[in-house]
Amino acid sequence: DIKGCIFDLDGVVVDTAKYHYLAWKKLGAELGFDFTEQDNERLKGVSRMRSLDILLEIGGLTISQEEKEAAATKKNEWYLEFIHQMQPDEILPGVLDFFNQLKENNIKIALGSASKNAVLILDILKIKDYFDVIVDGNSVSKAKPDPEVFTQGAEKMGLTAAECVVFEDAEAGVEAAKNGGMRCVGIGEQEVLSQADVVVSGFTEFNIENLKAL
Ligand code: G16
Ligand code: MG
Repeated sequence: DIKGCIFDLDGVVVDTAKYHYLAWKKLGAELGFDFTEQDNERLKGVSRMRSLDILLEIGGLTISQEEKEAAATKKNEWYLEFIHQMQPDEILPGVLDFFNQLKENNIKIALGSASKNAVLILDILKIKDYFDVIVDGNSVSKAKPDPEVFTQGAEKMGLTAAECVVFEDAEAGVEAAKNGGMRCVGIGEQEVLSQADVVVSGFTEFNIENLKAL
């Protein structure tokens, strides 16, 4: 039986990817190169410092560790300016409905995000109280596709991997769920998320009955 659901944040609960993109693009411009929306696909689900390494690789730049830390801090400050403007109506369609269905069925809700800003985002969106457990970029040491973020989520809910279902939009995130022995619902495109047990375009296409049928 399914007793817990673990949600990725960016791309599953809210589309913060566009704000990450704008902040990275601004950093790229300052460093003297263009960073496209297509390049940004490579940063989804990836940690802040690893994202910076990918950005620098795209720009063909090498900078010192000290400069990297300053650049990542700057990017995060720009990102936070966007995040603070966010409104609760930016929660992706069907998400709150699905959360309420889980509550009615006594299924626990956990967050499993790579972001160090996850709690702030949940606060701004006014949805923190839905979560029984929060695991984010501050509590894990190994990035997706390592399953740590999800296995910690299951443990903190007091559940086994087999009792949990993960919702993910990134390929590395789907892999992480599978590496942790969990069922996974992919949010996005079948071709990208083919390792998931089922792929849907969003929560307007997925309800408690679909969950029970997994
Ligand atoms: C998110 C985004 C990534 C971002 C990462 C770290 O992960 O998908 O693009 O780089 O968090 O974010 P921050 O700089 O806020 O710590 P997720 O796991 O919620 O999809
Ligand atoms: Mg994501």
